Amino acid sequence: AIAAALGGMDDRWRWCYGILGQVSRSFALVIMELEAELRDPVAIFYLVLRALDTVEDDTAVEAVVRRALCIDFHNKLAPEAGGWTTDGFGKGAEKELLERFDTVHSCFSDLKPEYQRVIADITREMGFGMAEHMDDTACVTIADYDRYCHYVAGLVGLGLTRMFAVSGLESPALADPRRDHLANSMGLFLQKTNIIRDYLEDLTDGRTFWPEEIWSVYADRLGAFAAPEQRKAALSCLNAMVTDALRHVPDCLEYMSAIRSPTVFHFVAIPQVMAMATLAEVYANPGVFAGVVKLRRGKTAVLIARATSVESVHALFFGSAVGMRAALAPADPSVEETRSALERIIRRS
Ligand code: PS7
Ligand code: MN
Ligand code: MN
Ligand code: MN
Ligand code: MN
Ligand code: MN
Repeated sequence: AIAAALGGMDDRWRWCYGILGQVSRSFALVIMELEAELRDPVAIFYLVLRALDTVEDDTAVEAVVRRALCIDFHNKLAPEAGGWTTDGFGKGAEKELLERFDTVHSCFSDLKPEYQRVIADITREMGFGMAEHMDDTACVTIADYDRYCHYVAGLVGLGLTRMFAVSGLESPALADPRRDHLANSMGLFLQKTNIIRDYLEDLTDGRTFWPEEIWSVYADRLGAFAAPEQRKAALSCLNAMVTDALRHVPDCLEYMSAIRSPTVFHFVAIPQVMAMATLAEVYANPGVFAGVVKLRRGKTAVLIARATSVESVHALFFGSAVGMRAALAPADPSVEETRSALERIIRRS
């Protein structure tokens, strides 16, 4: 799909779609689900936020430097900032993305002003939020954790929703501020699943997102869970984290039932069904503390193929929830809370 779309593009756009495939295995494919009107703005939105996230994530660079650039990043999209690039952040394709940010800027300038405004506004808010959270006291309480996830993922949900409305493919009512909590939940559900799954990778990089309010019930430091002799405490904590993430599912199902364009639906639903299947996979799974737990290739293919209608998405959520219910351990400290979250999902799907 990417190769076919690359055909009629100029060199700048061809470079953007090429680097998109390199910085994101999964999102490049889902972005190609979109029709032309949304594909370009969403691809540029992704690249801008991926560049900002590369600055946030590079713990090899001093926090003061990263914080200042995160705050300033939205200004790099202004017309007068054309030509700006930077080196020294990230590695591989992400490093190259920042080294050739002038090309992203140039393609950004091709977009309709309404799309440019959404991207710039969300980049500004996200950069401020990242700057505020650049130390390990960022996620102490569950409220802090929800606030961090709002900045790095909930805002993506809000921005995408505004783009869907701008495109005319979705009704302006979808982007009504009274529904913002639903788009926010869509992002939180993806981000929390990523944070749960990436426990070991993030710990190795010196980054901690699991909130102290949850882990302190089971250990006196987050890193303790990596030790095999802490298996029982680690699993109790993991299951509490999964249960917290499941809180967002009813909002996600409600958001998806309001989408009317089949291409937009497929784009939003694929990551959601993959997140739900990932939660079912990581629940009570000690593999989380020893490496990265991934969905099997065949499983992913089935999820992508079926994420095409609200009915089949409900069926996939139902299947994951029933699978998790069968894995509930009576001795787990969160078991009753997990059960009631699952039952709420099973009733709604
Ligand atoms: C513009 C599609 C559809 C209403 C780069 C999609 C990193 C989970 O850092 O790459 O490698 O562990 O696995 C995405 C809601 C954001 C939230 C956030 C922009 C869904 C910069 C995805 C993606 C809203 C901060 C990537 C949030 O995970 O992370 C576009 C509706 C970027 C979405 C980051 C995380 C995304 C994330 P890492 P991943
Ligand atoms: Mn990733
Ligand atoms: Mn499709
Ligand atoms: Mn990050
Ligand atoms: Mn990241
Ligand atoms: Mn991650």
